[in-house]
Amino acid sequence: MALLTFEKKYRVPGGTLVGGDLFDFWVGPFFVGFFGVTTIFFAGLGTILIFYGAVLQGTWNPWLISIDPPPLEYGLGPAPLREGGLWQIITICAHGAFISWLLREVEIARKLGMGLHVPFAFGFAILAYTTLVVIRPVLMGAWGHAFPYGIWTHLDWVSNTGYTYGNFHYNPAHMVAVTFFFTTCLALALHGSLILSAANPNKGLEMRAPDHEDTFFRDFIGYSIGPLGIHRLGLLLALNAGFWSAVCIVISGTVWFGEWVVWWDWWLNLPIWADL
Ligand code: 07D
Ligand code: 07D
Ligand code: U10
Repeated sequence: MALLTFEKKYRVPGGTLVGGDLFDFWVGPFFVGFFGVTTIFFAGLGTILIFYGAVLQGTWNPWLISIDPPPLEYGLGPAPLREGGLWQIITICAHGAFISWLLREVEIARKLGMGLHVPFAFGFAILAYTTLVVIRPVLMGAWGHAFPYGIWTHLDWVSNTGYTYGNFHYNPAHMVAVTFFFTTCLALALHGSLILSAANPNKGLEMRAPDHEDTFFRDFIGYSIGPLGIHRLGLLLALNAGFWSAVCIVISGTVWFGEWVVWWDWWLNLPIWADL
């Protein structure tokens, strides 16, 4: 069945969390729902405010637009619009839009009688963002510790923050996060290539089923995680990448203040060789 013919079958009413059947309709391909309206509202308002910030800044060059958080002197208080207040309102709008987007995913999953894995996974991306712009700045006592909303300037922030702690590569949670990112890519490359090798053969050849996929890895490395298992593993790897990223940044400046390389002194001081 072509996609457009079976789409109708799944456009069922119900499953909404808020608003009953008030927003229970589609616009073109998009399901609307109460949280579709709130997404549009927060994303629209946030974007308009970024444009307003660009006007104040006097640039329309998308790479140079930067909405900066308030200077550290404002602590955790509200700042005037031109001195970080705009950043504060845009941060509220971003949270409104991201959380609405997550709840819209929940409504769509409920409609279709599916699990809540997708919104659960998106929750980890939101957690990483909230850690950067709310949790860590609150723990450190100033909004000024958050990153600015600009394409180049947010890179400057990452670099400056990294060097504040010496060589950020020595941050053990950063190591764990980076390893999870790399492993996620490895897993997706293995999975994508394996599926294509079985399910998309050259013309004239017969398509292979999951038992061939299983057999490939049993022959190759002596074990197959299975067609369901690889998706569980993929999700686990990707969520850990986001989770350990949040950990690596939240501990920098809250529980560890100096250079990260010094953290490894416990290793040098292990009694096995410390007294030798
Ligand atoms: C492919 C899905 C599509 C999403 C895209 C992003 C905007 C921003 C806003 C001008 C994978 C759309 C972008 C709406 C426009 C204004 C004000 C997702 C895909 C295409 N970063 N970052 C990028 C964001 C942080 C870092 C690119 C967002 C942290 C480094 C893009 C956030 C740290 C590099 C971007 C965020 C950090 C980038 C490509 C939020 C640590 C790059 C992103 C909300 C996580 C790369 C010039 C991408 C680059 C890059 C967006 C946060 C580090 C502009 C929205 C503070 C080192 N980041 N980023 O493909 O080329 O994501 O930068 O947290 O090298 Mg970033
Ligand atoms: C925060 C994005 C959330 C996005 C959301 C959605 C829209 C809508 C609309 C397209 C978390 C946004 C959606 C806006 C768009 C449309 C229509 C994702 C987020 C909610 N590092 N490092 C990380 C590496 C170095 C430093 C994480 C590698 C240097 C600092 C990851 C290297 C120094 C921070 C990572 C490397 C340094 C990080 C980022 C290599 C700099 C962080 C991924 C090979 C001198 C950040 C929570 C992430 C972090 C972070 C990887 C090098 C500093 C593990 C591979 C040594 C200060 N680094 N890094 O977190 O942990 O994604 O953030 O050299 O803050 Mg690092
Ligand atoms: C996966 C998979 C799998 C598949 C898959 C996929 C994972 C098993 C079966 C999916 C994967 C892909 C398709 C691959 C490509 C994907 C990526 C590389 C990921 C990155 C994606 C992108 C870069 C695309 C991003 C695009 C987006 C997010 C779409 C943007 C859309 C919008 C902005 C509209 C969103 C709609 C909303 C919010 C609700 C509907 C609203 C409207 C249509 C607008 C009308 C508005 C209203 C009715 C409300 C009125 C508003 C009001 C009153 C307020 C207004 C106020 C203001 C101030 C504005 O595993 O295999 O295959 O495919």
